[in-house]
Amino acid sequence: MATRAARDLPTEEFILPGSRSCAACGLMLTYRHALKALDPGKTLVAVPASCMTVLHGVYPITPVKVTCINTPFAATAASASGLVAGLKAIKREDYTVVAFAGDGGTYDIGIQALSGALERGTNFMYVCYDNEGYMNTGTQRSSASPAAAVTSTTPILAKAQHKKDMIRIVEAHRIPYIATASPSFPLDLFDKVKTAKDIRGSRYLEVLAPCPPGWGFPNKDLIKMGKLTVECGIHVLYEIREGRLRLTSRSLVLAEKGRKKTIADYVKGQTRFKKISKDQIDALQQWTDQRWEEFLQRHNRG
Ligand SMILES: Cc1ncc(C[n+]2csc(CCOP(=O)(O)OP(=O)(O)O)c2C)c(N)n1
Ligand code: SF4
Repeated sequence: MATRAARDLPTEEFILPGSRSCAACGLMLTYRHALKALDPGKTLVAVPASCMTVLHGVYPITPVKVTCINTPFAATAASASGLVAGLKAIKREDYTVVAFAGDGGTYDIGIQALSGALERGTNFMYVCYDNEGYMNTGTQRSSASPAAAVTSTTPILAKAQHKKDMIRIVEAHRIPYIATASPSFPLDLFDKVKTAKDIRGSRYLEVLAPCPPGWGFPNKDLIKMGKLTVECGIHVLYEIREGRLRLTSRSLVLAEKGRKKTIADYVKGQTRFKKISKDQIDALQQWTDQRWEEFLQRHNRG
């Protein structure tokens, strides 16, 4: 079978030139690939206050060819639930409802609405694009920010806590499909959005979306940075169906060949880690290795 490459993705674009996101935005690339996997003419997107709102523009002008509702910050999953109920009432269940929120809007302020929607088994897809901070308002710390990152609310001592294990919280709701992805692995991302689209019930995707100004790396390194997150193991690509975890894409290759990149390799190109000490690097490496072992065990268990 011929190997597929990024050039095999559909060529039709649903985000036109002129978006207000920064250059080399990981969220923008994520959204671009995700829309190709959806049927944008039959998709309703719910978006809270975030960089995503900025990307969408100010009504009535938008560069995005999809119908979007802007929701209050905490209410993304609740608004999406309303859309699902409304579509059911008018017998238009051929539409897909997709919530698209940042880590602040998911891990922190939107978690209650999200848990409610997942517990009800709402028939929708929730995508958390995780740029590891409240980027739209100036790089504040979120519970998804990594330990030892300098943010505008942890400017002196950097963040003390490790990232919240959001997927475990989502998993506790026993929904049919959970996956992680990266814009640097577009086919894997595309396939997972497509898979999620065709499943009924609640689907949750989490995409680690590098943010050049928030993380402090040059625009030209966006793809490289996304790859590095996976290669060092701090971000792992997998999907969970009916409780079974399967590694995918580069993470699957690394499970067979072993990881070569380290946390020291990962942090050195980002100014948010400018104050990181040797002990903090070791702690982050240990955290990463421990999680990696857990993923390997679950993958091997089948
Ligand atoms: C209730 C409420 N609190 C605060 C804000 C201000 N606010 C707008 S966007 C934003 C940051 C969003 O962060 P995140 O969800 O991580 O998305 P990102 O900006 O990183 O894309 C904040 C704090 C708001 N709009 N509403
Ligand atoms: S701040 Fe980061 S996430 Fe927001 S638009 Fe810019 S690059 Fe994208």
